[in-house]
Amino acid sequence: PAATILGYPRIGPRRELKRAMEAYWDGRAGLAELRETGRRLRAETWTDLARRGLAGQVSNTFSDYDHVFDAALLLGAVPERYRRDTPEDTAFAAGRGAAGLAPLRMTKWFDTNYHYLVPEIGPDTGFRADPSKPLTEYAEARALGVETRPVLLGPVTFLLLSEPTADAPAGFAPLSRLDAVLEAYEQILGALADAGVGWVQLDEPALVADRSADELAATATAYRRLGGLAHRPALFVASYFGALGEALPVLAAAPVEAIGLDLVRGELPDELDALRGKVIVAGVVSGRDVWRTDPARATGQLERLRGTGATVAVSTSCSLLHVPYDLAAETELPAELTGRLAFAAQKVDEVVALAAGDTGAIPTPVPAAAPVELPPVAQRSPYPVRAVAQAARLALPDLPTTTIGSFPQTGELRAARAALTAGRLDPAEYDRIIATEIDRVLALQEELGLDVLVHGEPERNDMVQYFAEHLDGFAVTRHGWVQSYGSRCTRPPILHGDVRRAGPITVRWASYAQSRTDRPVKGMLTGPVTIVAWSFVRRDLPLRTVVHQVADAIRGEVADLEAAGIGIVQVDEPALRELLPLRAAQRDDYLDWAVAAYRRATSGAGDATQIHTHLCYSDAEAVLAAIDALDADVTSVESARSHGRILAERAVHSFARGLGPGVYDIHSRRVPPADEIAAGLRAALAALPAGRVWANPDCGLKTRGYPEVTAALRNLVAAAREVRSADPVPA
Ligand code: THG
Ligand code: ZN
Repeated sequence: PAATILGYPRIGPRRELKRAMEAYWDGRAGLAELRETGRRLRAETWTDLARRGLAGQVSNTFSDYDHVFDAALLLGAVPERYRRDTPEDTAFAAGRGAAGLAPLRMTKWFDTNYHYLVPEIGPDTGFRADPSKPLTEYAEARALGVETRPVLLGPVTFLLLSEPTADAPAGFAPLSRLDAVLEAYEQILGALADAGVGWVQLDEPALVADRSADELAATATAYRRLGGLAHRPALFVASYFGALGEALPVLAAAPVEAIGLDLVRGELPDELDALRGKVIVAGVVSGRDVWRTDPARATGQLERLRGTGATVAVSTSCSLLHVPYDLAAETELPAELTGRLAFAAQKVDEVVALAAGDTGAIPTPVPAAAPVELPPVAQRSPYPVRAVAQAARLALPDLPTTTIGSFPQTGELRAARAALTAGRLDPAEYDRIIATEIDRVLALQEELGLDVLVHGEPERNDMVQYFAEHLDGFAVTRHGWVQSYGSRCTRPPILHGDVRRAGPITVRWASYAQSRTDRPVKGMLTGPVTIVAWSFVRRDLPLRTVVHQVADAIRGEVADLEAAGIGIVQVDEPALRELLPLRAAQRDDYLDWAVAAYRRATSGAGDATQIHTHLCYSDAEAVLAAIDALDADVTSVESARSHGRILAERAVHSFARGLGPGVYDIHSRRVPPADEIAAGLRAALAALPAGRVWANPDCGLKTRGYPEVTAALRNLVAAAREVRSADPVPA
């Protein structure tokens, strides 16, 4: 068909699936109700998109928990320890864990804010095709009169995203199991063909990153084999999140019927001749942002493609999973902004209009503004000078104990915020609730004996949204939820204008907290790269310029916190790794401006003000030199599982500033015993210069409950005291 999309959001326009999942987990609803919600959401999506005129509809883009885990289910390659009686319970066990059972590792889906469950593949993993889910969804749509193209994760990307099982021999590569996986795909394609499926979409986003010769050869093998099947649907291999580069000729030579190109991130390739005879699915409508499509660019690309004689289908650049459902749900955005926006539903309208050659329906976006050069800013004194000034001011013990910033968000707090937004709660009463909560969190930390306190962030919904709500140049949405993982969603703010700080944002609650205790209270800020990474950002300025504008706003906030007497300011950059370009050739440039932005935000601080930062991921190796270059006085890192590796790297980087290896894994409900925490601290002390190690959890405590947090922090303080006094911790 001439108009199609690569995928659609699945959590529900009002997060119906989130609610249904959480009700099922809490025992408030049964499996039948959960399944009914999913069925209804799928039906509503197909019906709505048909009404919008979209002929090329997709199925199997729904997921109970995660579409990468669905691929493991499809291939029968789920680790034994997670297997349950139903696919839903299996996915939930893998996604959430259970008593004594850690969940599968979760990591970012390429450079998006979506997290998938990492499949585990070993030399002995058995594969058994189970096409029931795509078959069921295909039949459901067909019963509604909608012909769909089932979407499957492609075999190469599936294996490249997998990690070796714990018992795999050193050096084992999941891709070495390609033959077995292809056998399963062959059976699946056959079953789909039997059911009358005309086209299948195989997603291969891994092909837009740098790939070795072996990986490209595996790609050639895979598609030669699948394409060579006698009985199969037509094959559409979708690439997205960038240009195919060296993988393009490989796919061009493969016997597949259609190839999808991301023409938003990538330009039209020169080697179009090589694609002759194939349908080109032209991803001209961005699935990664909320802006309307530039009709001149899109139609220009489509015309050039058609000019080569190719058969062209108009499409989104990737699945619309990464954008909110429907702009029509937003009634409070300024009209000037609304006119420039397109959410998933509007992007479908754009695809339909472009395919019909009807570009008049798409307003022309605003022309690009001239790049703004920001003036250079002063840098701080070298670390040794700062360290002396900070030691004198803060007088902290060895191995200081602290937390990352947020404390558990209770139901009462969320209810109070909802009531405030709805106008049912007086702002003064809301402020009293926040102040009371801060008092409670401070009293708890004093009682536990923590050295550096936090106010707990009860006033914040989300570490990015909160700042966006208080900065000029941002808009926030009411219903613009985007799935982050499982049932969890965020509402990415929309950065649409020049960013400016109209006044202090965090000073009020930080100084309130500091006025209530004699111990130092950390001011808590989100770094410029993270604010931008977790927002939808204007495209008329280079990203580095936008990030530097945000950095200047944060720099102002650091200065105001300092002026209010706050001696420690933490500026977190958990998303530093996330924006790292997929291609190695572009990484140094990115890291240069990202580090420059962080230093812009923090280098106005005086020598006696201690700057902390926190980064949240386990594969920090790729950006370790950049973390070092942030020049923060104290860095805390996730995760409890990988701190050994990070410490080893630290030694290589001869890093000599403060480091808080996360010694309490907050992603699990488990309370770590004091001796285990003490062992982690001793390992850090052995690897780092004396007087530089901090004791802290590996992330914020927002998503945990008070009972386990209290118990774990009690053990953390006990462990730090034991290690300080150099006595062994009693087992
Ligand atoms: N904020 C933002 N993006 C993020 C994180 C974040 N991306 C990476 C990581 N953290 C993702 N993790 C989470 C963790 C929890 C939640 C969302 C993403 C979460 N969301 C609430 C929910 O879905 O119920 C809604 C929160 C709200 O009310 O705003 O708990 O921390 N931007
Ligand atoms: Zn974190």
